[in-house]
Amino acid sequence: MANAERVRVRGLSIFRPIIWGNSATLLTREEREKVPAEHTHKWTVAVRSATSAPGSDIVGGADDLSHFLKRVSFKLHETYPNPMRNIDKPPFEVSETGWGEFEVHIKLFFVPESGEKAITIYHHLKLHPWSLSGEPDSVPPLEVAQKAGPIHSWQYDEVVFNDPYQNFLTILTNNPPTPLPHAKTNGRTVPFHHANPTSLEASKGGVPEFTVLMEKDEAERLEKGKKAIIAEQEKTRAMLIAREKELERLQKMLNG
Ligand code: SLL
Repeated sequence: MANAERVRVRGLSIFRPIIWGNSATLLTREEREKVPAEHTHKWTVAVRSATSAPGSDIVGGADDLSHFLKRVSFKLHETYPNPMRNIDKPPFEVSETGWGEFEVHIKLFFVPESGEKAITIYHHLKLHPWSLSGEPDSVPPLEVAQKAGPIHSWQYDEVVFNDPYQNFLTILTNNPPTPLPHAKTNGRTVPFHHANPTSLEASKGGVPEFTVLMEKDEAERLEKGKKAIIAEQEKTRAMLIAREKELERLQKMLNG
């Protein structure tokens, strides 16, 4: 590599939005005949660009990330044969069938031009519905699951490249990410999410999609939560004052 290419552009940070996570579906009776008897679900764990392709039924993945990702390794539970799965070209994903949830160790390896070290992230493979019934980890009847659609568990993040090498910067700027849509498109929904596990739209089983609206929604949720806490504090304070007055009155009665 020419020396000029190894020059870092100081003070510059370039980020790339990515998502990681999984989707999972309960196997149909026919599908179950072709897999080990105890397998109940098929799932896909993936690392993708954050924006979804228009009209696509997969979460994220509009952009090819291979200009900065060289390899994604997915370390599965040791009950799987060859649990270490190295994926060297897109789509960076692994599809399997199984019966249980577990922690997937995901390691991102960057292209040599980046000069970046690999990073490891962890994803809890989600097979079971976000406890709509209050009963965790229960396998719903097939008809119910089919109606509800696939389970989705996705995490948004941004890979940040600080002081990038000049030649890597060129690669990055030649591959700009597709911006997130401002609002829901195609009537699709934001991903399932601890904050709204019973979201009506989620339960309709649409394919979730990340949007910039999510950030606004989250800010609004925080603001609402803050207001609720302040209101609760005010109520408690008023009650305390009333009780103190009552105590004072009773003490006066006793003394008097
Ligand atoms: C559990 N701690 O007990 C977890 C482990 C492992 C899931 C879940 C393997 C399938 C196969 C499979 O589904 N493992 O044997 O091919 O819930």
